[in-house]
Amino acid sequence: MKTIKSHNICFLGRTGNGKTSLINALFGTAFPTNAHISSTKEMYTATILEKAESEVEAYTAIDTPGIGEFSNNEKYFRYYEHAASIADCVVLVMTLDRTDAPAQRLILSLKDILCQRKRKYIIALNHIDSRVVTDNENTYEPWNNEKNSPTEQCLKNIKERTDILKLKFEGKFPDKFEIIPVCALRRYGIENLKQTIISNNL
Ligand SMILES: Nc1nc2c(ncn2[C@@H]2O[C@H](COP(=O)(O)OP(=O)(O)OP(=O)(O)O)[C@@H](O)[C@H]2O)c(=O)[nH]1
Ligand SMILES: [Mg+2]
Repeated sequence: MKTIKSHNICFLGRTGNGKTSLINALFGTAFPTNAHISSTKEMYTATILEKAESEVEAYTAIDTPGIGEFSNNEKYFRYYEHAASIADCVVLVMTLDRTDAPAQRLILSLKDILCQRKRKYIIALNHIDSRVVTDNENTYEPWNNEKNSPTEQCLKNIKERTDILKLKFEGKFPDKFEIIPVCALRRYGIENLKQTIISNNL
């Protein structure tokens, strides 16, 4: 008889950073997303099963409403606390160009819960195809559509942002963390993110 091993992966981050889009890309779901308004207003879950010889691994994604707009809302904070407490892996979704102070505050406010047991921590750096204004001429082209990959300049920006995030989040998570660049919209980096979520050796 096969045993079932379950893993909860909770997605946290600012409204619009792409939590739901990443879950859709990873889990094959079709939860609604929105470019203009905050779209996830409740907590949703999706589960996929990966079958191995003697075991079935069940991976459950927990989608949460975006932080920022609702950070003063008690109801949403209880969602974050619940999602964090049952999570084996926390994926904090950030972007290349938006500030990370709200995410830092959230992680700090969840620290007591997160410290209760060992978990895996990942920062998914999403929206890497978004245009970052880097010069007055606005010559920055983030994406190579032919190869479906970031341009050289975009890779430099990702490296710069990754180095900054490493410094800023050092000591904020109770454990070490990994930063994975992704583009949910173009399905770039999704397999890497998936493998990092399911690997045992973070
Ligand atoms: N260009 C670009 N757009 C993206 C990317 N990921 C998500 N989007 C778009 O960004 C918008 C917001 O995405 P959501 O997945 O709804 O973001 P969310 O974090 O779930 O937002 P809330 O549910 O409001 O907290 C949608 O229009 C997505 O299509 C990406 O990597 N690149
Ligand atoms: Mg959402």
